[in-house]
Amino acid sequence: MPLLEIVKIPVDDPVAFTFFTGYMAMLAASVFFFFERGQVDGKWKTSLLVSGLITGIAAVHYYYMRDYYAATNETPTALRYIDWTLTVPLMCLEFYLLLKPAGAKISFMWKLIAASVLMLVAGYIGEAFTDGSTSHSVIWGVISTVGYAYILYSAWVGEAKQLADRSNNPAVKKGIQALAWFVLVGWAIYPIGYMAMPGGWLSGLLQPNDINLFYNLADAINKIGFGLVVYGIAISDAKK
Ligand SMILES: *C/C=C(C)/C=C/C=C(C)/C=C/C1=C(C)CCCC1(C)C
Repeated sequence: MPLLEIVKIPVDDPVAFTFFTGYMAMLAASVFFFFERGQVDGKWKTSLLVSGLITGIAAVHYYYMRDYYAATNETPTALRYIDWTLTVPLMCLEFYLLLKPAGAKISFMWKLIAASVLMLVAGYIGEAFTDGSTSHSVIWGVISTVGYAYILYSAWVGEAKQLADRSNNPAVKKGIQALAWFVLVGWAIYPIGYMAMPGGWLSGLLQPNDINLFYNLADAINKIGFGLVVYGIAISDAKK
């Protein structure tokens, strides 16, 4: 076996391009968050560390997904979901860390994590064990959406929102509101990608490979964006 396998990037393959740029963006974001961690007030250091871990874990997965895709032209479903199973609960942890001073209990975090696990396990069954039928895709997509809806509800009206309202820190209030927008708009890109799979509701309109286009775009927006919101809270809080 050769030591270095050269992967080819076809010039007309946007999916391959987004795997490469996604990798680079995640890596650069991690370096940024880790270095900036030294500049912020002590109470924000853990949050910035978690931001860097989220993009760092994603960077490693993108490194492998990129090559997997380039070598096989197939969707790296297992790697994708391993990445998400680590990074989405870390995003739930971010919510908890930001809202802890406002009185968030550890059970608040576990509820979010449980909802995210339901969302991801159902999504994985839907994608990995598809028989190409619409019923399979829809059933697991709907179950997954229940988990997603819980997180959305918490961020906009439920526990997360109520804790943010109770916070006496305006930076945290604004920050949680920004994260709620990410969950509503940024996270909604994923189910659109999911529907591109064979049998999916949008499979007549989209190519099966488009799933990667949507997921790569959404990952960059959400993982780096989430981290930047947390960074923004830490910076604006320090100015006062
Ligand atoms: C860093 C990775 C993130 C923020 C991943 C988020 C993933 C989702 C919000 C996925 C949601 C899905 C549905 C709501 C239904 C269809 C199946 C999924 C898993 C794509």
